[in-house]
Amino acid sequence: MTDQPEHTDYDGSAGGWGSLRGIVETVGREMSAVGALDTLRQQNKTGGFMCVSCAWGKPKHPHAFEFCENGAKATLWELTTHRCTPDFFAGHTVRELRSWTDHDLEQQGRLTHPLRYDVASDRYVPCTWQDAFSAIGTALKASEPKKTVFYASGRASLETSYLYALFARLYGHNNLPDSSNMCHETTSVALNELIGSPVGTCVLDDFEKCDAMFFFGQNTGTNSPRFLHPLQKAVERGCRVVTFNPIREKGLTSFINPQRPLQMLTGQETPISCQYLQPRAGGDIAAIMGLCKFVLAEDARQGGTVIDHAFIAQHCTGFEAFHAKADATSWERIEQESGLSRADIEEAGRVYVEAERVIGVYGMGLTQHVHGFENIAMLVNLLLMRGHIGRDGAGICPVRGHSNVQGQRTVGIAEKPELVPLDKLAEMFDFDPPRTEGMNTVAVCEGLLAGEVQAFIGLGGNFLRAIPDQTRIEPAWEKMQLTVQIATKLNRSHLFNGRVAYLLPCLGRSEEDMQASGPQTVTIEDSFSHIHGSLGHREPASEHLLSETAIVAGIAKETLAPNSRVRWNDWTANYAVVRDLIAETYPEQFHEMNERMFEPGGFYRGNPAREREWKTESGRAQFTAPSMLAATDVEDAPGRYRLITLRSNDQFNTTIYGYSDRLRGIEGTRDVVLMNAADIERAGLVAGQRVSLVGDANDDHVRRIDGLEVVPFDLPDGSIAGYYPELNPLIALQHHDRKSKTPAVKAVPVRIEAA
Ligand SMILES: Nc1nc2c(c(=O)[nH]1)N[C@H]1C(S)=C(S)[C@@H](COP(=O)(O)OP(=O)(O)OC[C@H]3O[C@@H](n4cnc5c(=O)[nH]c(N)nc54)[C@H](O)[C@@H]3O)O[C@H]1N2
Ligand SMILES: Nc1nc2c(c(=O)[nH]1)N[C@H]1C(S)=C(S)[C@@H](COP(=O)(O)OP(=O)(O)OC[C@H]3O[C@@H](n4cnc5c(=O)[nH]c(N)nc54)[C@H](O)[C@@H]3O)O[C@H]1N2
Ligand SMILES: [Mo]
Repeated sequence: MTDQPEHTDYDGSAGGWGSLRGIVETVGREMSAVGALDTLRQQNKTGGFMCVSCAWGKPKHPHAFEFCENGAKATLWELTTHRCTPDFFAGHTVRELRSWTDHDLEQQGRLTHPLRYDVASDRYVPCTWQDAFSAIGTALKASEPKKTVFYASGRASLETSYLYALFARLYGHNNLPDSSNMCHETTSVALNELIGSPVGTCVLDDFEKCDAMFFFGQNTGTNSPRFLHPLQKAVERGCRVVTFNPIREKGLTSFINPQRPLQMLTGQETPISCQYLQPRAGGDIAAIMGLCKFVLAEDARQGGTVIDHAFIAQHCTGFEAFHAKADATSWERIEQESGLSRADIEEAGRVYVEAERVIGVYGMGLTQHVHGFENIAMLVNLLLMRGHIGRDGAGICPVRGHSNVQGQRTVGIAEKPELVPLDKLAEMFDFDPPRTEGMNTVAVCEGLLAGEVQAFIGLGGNFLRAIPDQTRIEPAWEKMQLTVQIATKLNRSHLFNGRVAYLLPCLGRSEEDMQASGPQTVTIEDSFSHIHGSLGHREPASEHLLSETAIVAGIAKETLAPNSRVRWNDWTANYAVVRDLIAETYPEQFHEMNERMFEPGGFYRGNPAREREWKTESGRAQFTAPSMLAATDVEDAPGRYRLITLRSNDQFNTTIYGYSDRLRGIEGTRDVVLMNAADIERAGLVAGQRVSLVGDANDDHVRRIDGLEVVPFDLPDGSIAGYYPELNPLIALQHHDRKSKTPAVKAVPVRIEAA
């Protein structure tokens, strides 16, 4: 890492040679290249393993290399030759490791041994699996289930996730927060309420048929690069892409396909968006209201032929109130709140009106706001107006994050009991499942601060680093009785421990999972509700690793009273038996799961909203008339900025591969605050200057990060940006989506202080 950030103009477009270089650099750093290409060749292929990076769909007819720069990095990061052994831990106290960066912690490589935290020496020491399981079981038996949390980060397979959720309920709680609580929970709540489906309605084929795509706050080039291929093809056949994003992200402006030799040689880029609008952070409710206003006006002008009135009459409710709301909202306010001009919004509206089939695509730019629900509701309004839900080539497409985050919810990792077939579970396993609502991520944080959480098990992830307000929560964390982390690599969450604490190393998805009945397949669900079998072939990073399934079973056996229907040994020996349980629990979606899991392109578990069957309270699709135009509840004030926390092209969430944000041209550092030149001048700052960001949450807590370098960047006035997770201590816990409690990490109110 160098001290001086270079801010170059970006390294070509998304894709192209730059992306190959990104992969090669990671190969070089992370492993001897031997076998690396073979492993990558199996990625996202039938009979191979499913990428551990994002949840983008896996096509029926994959490319020779069906992976992208960042998928390859994620795999290679898991296959590293570096090992984080008991010797490493003998050499460093846990307190010392707290001063290390996220990158340096994970860079130590794969965890190799089960470890117990030794309070006296403040070190992790090796232990046996049996010792770990019985100590954890003893602690859980002594703990109150209602004060115990089972967290999951969205990677673990459907099999492990099903068993983990079952374990929680057999033990006696629904405290099953998931990384989804910080991510697309807004989607799960909003889409469920509005169209009766907690997930998106599109499938991959739709991208071959649509005439227009409207993109809101999703950074395809970095976070779901395999999407660039269908996107490029769609543009080439005339589909128009309109993007709303405060930042001009490469990948949505132009793309060079590394799988096309001619394009690589000529360097010729495919332009992606025909229009790229840069709203203020939190400006989307207003922007979409503007689009809707235009559509309503066009409909009036063209004699009612623009809006699909028949669809609305037959399928929707709430249209009149929404219509009245749009009429009552002035263009002046729309321009002010969105930061966009009426002319630009109307131009985008024209693309919408001219398209027969429209897909609305979105990501964290809509979900991670105080009024994230209304962001999504406005996109649903827009799509419903011309009947774009429940039709081929059209629909709503939340681009999901972790590779199996959607699937974990599907098979029962949910704090909301109404989402789980509890009666069915009661009958299958002869027990009385807890019926009270469990804690989600924000509730867990509140519980920690109130001293009401005693035990935490983390099935992957880096909870303490991913949440808001971590400076407040870290000290509370250490008051717990028990903390257990199941992980592949060391991270900051492992450095804050309860009285009894274990760090348990597990297999990665690309590794062979050998059990009593032979090598095991696991399954995952992608963003399009397709289920894929995944078979790891690599030799495990250490002979002491266990699979996630075996670890969950190991703890459960030592915790729960015997029950003849609950057969942890059989389930661990053969995951096909677990798939039979999933199929029995969710027969409509998962029937014959074992037979279907290797279908090319995955098997579809279906979505009623796609068939225009609305499983909502009213039985109809719901229009919404939002009472606000800004997605934040913090008013504009002099000196107050809206901070966007971002991912770079060289990270996967809290996993920091390196310090190159190639696509944004920021190199060598992550300690930056990006702001536009006029804002820099107005604030009396200069480029390159060090400043502090101070949280402006209007409560008694001081939140501050020092030493950030001011980097001029193309952003709207008053919107600034910096990297997640470094800036998380600036985010107040109470700043979250009102309905889903998804932390609002995209328009965080902050002030700037010059050093
Ligand atoms: N390589 C890589 N891949 C990943 C991840 C990773 O970290 N690295 N993370 C995975 C996970 S868990 C997730 S959830 C996804 C996340 O993928 P995305 O949904 O793309 O999430 P972000 O990178 O947080 O940023 C989203 C975009 O929203 C824009 N934005 C910010 N505020 C606003 C706003 O108010 N309005 C609008 N319209 N746009 C806004 C930002 O400029 C940014 O381009 O990616 C997954 N894939
Ligand atoms: N400010 C801000 N905060 C955010 C966000 C943001 O945009 N801005 N985004 C939010 C989002 S969308 C998300 S999803 C969360 C992410 O929150 P998490 O999902 O909790 O975090 P990750 O960084 O994905 O977790 C990385 C760790 O997972 C472990 N791991 C990796 N692979 C495996 C595996 O196969 N098995 C197991 N058991 N462990 C594994 C490794 O130890 C690694 O250190 O962060 C949220 N926080
Ligand atoms: Mo996520």
